[in-house]
Amino acid sequence: MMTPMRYIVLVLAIIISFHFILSFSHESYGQTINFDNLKKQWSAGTGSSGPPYKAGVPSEYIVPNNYTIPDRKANATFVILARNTDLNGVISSIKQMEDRFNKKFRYPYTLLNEQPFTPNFKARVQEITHAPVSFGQISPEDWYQPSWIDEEKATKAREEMSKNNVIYGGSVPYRNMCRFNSGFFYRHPLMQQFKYYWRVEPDVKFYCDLDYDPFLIMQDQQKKYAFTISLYEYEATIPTLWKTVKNFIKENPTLISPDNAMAFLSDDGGENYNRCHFWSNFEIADMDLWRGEAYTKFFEFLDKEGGFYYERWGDAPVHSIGAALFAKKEEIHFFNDIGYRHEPFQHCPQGAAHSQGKCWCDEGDNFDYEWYSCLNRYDRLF
Ligand SMILES: Nc1nc2c(ncn2[C@@H]2O[C@H](COP(=O)(O)OP(=O)(O)O)[C@@H](O)[C@H]2O)c(=O)[nH]1
Ligand SMILES: *[C@@H]1O[C@H](CO)[C@@H](O)[C@H](O)[C@H]1NC(C)=O
Ligand SMILES: *[C@@H]1O[C@H](CO)[C@@H](O)[C@H](O)[C@H]1NC(C)=O
Ligand SMILES: [Mg+2]
Repeated sequence: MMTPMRYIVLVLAIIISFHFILSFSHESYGQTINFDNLKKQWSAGTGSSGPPYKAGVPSEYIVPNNYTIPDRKANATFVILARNTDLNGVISSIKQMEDRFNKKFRYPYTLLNEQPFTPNFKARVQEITHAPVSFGQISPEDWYQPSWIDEEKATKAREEMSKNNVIYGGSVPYRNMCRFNSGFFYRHPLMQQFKYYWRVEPDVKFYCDLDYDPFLIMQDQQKKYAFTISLYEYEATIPTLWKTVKNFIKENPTLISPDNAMAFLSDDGGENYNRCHFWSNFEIADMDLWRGEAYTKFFEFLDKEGGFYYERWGDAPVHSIGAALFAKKEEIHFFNDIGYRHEPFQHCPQGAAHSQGKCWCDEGDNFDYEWYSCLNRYDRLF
């Protein structure tokens, strides 16, 4: 039995609950946040706007943004391949590179594109660095699908891959890019004058202050190739790559380095590819590795096979296989203290390295020993 008192309490409770629900759904906080409402409030003249803004800051507050650039530097450049539409991502990456490292070292930047960079692109990049910046155009022969590729076969392959949702499987420009990065960027006239490069992509993140020069580490410790993230390649993009690599090895046994890193690529002495590769959107490397006889012949061999277009061979597995076979394993370096993110993975230095670099990444978000990482294979080389 419900007493009248209990009945009243119940009804009140229901009314109060309804009031809450209604007040939430009716935006009791005020008007919706949209530009018109904000503009109305800004222009309503409510509240004090403070003293009027005066351009210019008294000179006693200005800290000179110059550093003593070290005398000893390596023969090196950053290299960024980009489209004009990548501008904001390029600016973001360079800004971080400057802040974390290069304002104290002033290594030059080399930007490459198969199209001419726009005046606005050049101006925006030059605005954010004191370092020299060069903008280069890629010659059509180095970029576009070569005439000897069977277009019908290539088209069929692309259609098949996009049907199977292979990432970039239907894209020709992506293939041009992978082939260019595999075999041409280090031959570009603007790159000839350098020995080392650090590859940077638009929209990447650099998390830690770098107070030493990684290029000098490469030079002084005779490193030829360096990475921060390694992982497995998609099988669908490289069905015949390893078969081609094995044919190359059979035909050119003397080009393979002693003490190489084959064990990073294969778990059965070279019979099968385990699909491990260094993620080439970050690379610091010695271009002599690519310019040397072994890799030059290797790239020619792969290119003739046509897999850049009939499949979707990426520059990451191609570089990685090249580095692992034509360099000594000791010449491949893991830059543990360079905190780095390219979506969707990041390397975040752990423990002392995290503090040392004042890194801003979450230590708990680190790809190094995730199931899809190949870093343990690299560790086991030594
Ligand atoms: N100039 C030019 N650069 C490209 C083109 N496609 C990709 N890139 C650049 O090549 C790099 C890799 O491309 P991205 O779209 O980041 O590929 P992902 O990292 O594999 O997803 C980036 O530096 C891009 O700016 C292209 O058609 N033209
Ligand atoms: C930095 O610039 C200021 C102002 O131009 C100059 O006085 C100073 O000597 C410079 N310092 C170095 C280390 O170059
Ligand atoms: C830098 O390296 C390139 C390529 O090896 C070479 O041609 C050039 O002379 C070097 N520059 C300097 C200053 O040593
Ligand atoms: Mg990318």
